[in-house]
Amino acid sequence: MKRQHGVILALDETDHAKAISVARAVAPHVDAIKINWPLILSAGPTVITELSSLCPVICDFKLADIPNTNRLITQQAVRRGASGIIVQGFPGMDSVKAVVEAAAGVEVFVVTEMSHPGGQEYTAPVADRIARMAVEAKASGVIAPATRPGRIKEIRGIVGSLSILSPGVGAQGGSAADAIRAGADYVIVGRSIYGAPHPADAARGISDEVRSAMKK
Ligand code: OMP
Repeated sequence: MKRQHGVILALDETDHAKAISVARAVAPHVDAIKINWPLILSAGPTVITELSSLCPVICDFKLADIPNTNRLITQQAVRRGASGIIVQGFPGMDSVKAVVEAAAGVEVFVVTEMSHPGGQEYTAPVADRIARMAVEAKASGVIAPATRPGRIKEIRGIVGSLSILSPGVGAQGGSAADAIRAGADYVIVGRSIYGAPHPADAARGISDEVRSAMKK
């Protein structure tokens, strides 16, 4: 993924036609489109290939299984055109490594501390260890919470030059500029873009905010 805008659209839209129309409008203003079960279960897995003709697609399956199952799912996503895969770290190094190996060059992002309030219960206490594991497993990057910019800063100190993708901007209360200033490379934004009256304008606005935060 090449950083031009510093914004990734989380397309958690369940109406297939609306998802495609939002993707077409927003693609010029984002670096990737992340899709998750809401869209895949409503539109079918062919939507991975359909969207990949507009923009790089990150499959956010939050893989959390044994190495063999993680590997099989990763291969199917890559075969359908995914440019990135998101995996949970807590199942352990072998499960994460299985994804990195099966991804065969496609980018792999490991979830560290989750952005929602519950993320502080179980993911926060192990997030630093998971970040270290992501480096060791040769992942491309990690997911860290825009709702807690201080944690992005600490995780940046662990992962060095790996990419940091930060969800939690807008609807979850986080700020794109704060996340970028804390060390994120990209913000992941869903409802504040696809739920906006003019999704392209919303994406452009966040991209402008990211760009000016990068200059400071
Ligand atoms: P909005 O809250 O609508 O902006 O969407 C955020 C997106 O980021 C959703 O697709 C979530 O599944 C995803 N996400 C989080 O919100 N928090 C996390 O800790 C991790 C993710 C993720 O892995 O993308």
